[in-house]
Amino acid sequence: MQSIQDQIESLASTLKGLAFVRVITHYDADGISAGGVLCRALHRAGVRFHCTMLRELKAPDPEWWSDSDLVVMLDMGSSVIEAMAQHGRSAILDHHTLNGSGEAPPNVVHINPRMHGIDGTTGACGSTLAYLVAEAMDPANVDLAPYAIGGMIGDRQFVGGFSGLNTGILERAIAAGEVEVVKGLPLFGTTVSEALELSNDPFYIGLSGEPDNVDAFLREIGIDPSSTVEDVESDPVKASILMSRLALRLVDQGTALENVKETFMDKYRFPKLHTDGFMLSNVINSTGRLGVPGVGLSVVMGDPAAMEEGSRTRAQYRRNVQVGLIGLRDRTTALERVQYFTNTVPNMGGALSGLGVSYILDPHRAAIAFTESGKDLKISGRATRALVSQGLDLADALSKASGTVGGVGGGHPIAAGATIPADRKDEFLQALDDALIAQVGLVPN
Ligand SMILES: [Mn+2]
Repeated sequence: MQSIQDQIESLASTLKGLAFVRVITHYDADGISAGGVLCRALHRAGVRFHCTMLRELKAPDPEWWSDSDLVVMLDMGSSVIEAMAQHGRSAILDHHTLNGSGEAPPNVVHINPRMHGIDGTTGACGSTLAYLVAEAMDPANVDLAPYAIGGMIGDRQFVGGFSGLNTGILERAIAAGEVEVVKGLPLFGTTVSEALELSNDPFYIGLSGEPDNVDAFLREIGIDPSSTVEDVESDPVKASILMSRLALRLVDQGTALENVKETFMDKYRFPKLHTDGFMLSNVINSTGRLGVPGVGLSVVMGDPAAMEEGSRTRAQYRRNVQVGLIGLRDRTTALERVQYFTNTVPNMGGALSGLGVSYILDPHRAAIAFTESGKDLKISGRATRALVSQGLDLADALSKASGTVGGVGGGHPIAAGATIPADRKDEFLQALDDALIAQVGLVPN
C-alpha cells in the first residue's frame, strides 16, 4: 500500500492538471473548513471548482460527475467507496471508521488516516487532509493552515492533545508565523463581559444570557466589564481571581467536577487573521447550524464581508442555544438514571443535552432531549465521562430501549441517539431507565 504522504502528493499533482473539480463536503465546522481550504488552493492553481455542503450523505448523486474531471469528497465517503467508483473518477478524503479494509477500485483514490495507523480522532480530520493536499499543491498555501486548525478544533481533535498529522501542521504553521500557541482563559469574545454573557460552554447560571448580572459580577471582583479578554489574560492576579470565582459558581450550581476548569488552556492565535482557532471554529460551525454554510465557506475563502456576517451568525447561534439552556432544569423530569426534556428547535437536541448534563442538570443521570419529527420522536442523549467510567453505555442502552418500541438507536457510550414512534415515549423511557440501571445501578445516596 502507498504511504499516506505519497497518496496526498499524487492527488495534489493530479488536481493541478485538471480543468474542473467538484468538491463535496460535510456541513459541520470540519467539513466546511476542509472544503474552503481545498477550493482556495484550486482557485490559486487556476482550477475551476464547485463546492456542495451536505447535511448527511445518503447516496452519491450521478450529477456530480456530469461535467467535472474529478469528484473530491471530504470529511465523509469511506462508507460509500463502491458507489462512488460506479459513478466515475473520485477521490475520498475521510477520517471516519472504515467498512472493512478500505481498499478502493482503481478509479477511486481513498485516503483515510485509519488505514495508516493514524488516530482519526486526534491525529487527522477532514481539514487536516484537505490542508495537506493544498500544501502539496503549493507550499505557499501554508497561510491556509489557520483555517485547517479551525476545522480540527471544530472536530474536537484537540481533546487529549493533537497528535499524528495535526502536530506537523501546527509546527509548520507556527514556524511560518501563521499561528501562536498561548495560554489563555476559556473565554471567547471581544470584551470579557461579552465573552461571559455569550458563554454556553461552560454555561454559568445567572451570568450566561444575563448582561446586567455579568457587569455586576465583574465589578464586584474589580474587573472593568469593558476590558478585553486579552487585557484580563495579561494580568495574572485578575485572571486567577476571575477563574476561581467562575469555578466556584460552577461547583455551586452542581456542575460535574470533570467540567469545572480552573486552569488556563492552550489557545491558537492567528495574528494575520486577528482571530483565534476557537472563535473561527465557532463562526464556521454556526453558519452550518443556521443553514447558511455558504457563509462559512466564504469565510475560509478569505472574504472579509463573510467574516462579519459569520460573527453575527455565531452570536445568533449562541443565543439560540442559550434560549434552550435558560430554565432547562425546571423543564427537565428525572427518573432513576435518566432525565429528559422536550426540545423544539431542530438539530439542537444534542447541544442541549450535552451542555445540560455537563453544566446544569444532574450529573448522575444521562440527559435525553426529545425532538418531534412527524410521527416520530428523535432522541439525543449525552452522559458524563464519570458515568461512562462507571460502566454506562448510552449507545447500548438507547439501542435496546428503542428496539423494544420498534425504533432504532446507537452511537457512542457518552453520546448517542435514537428514533422512536411518538406514541411509545413512556414505554421507551421505562426501558431506557431499566437498561441504564442494569449498567450502573441506582443513584448512590
Ligand atoms: Mn470531521
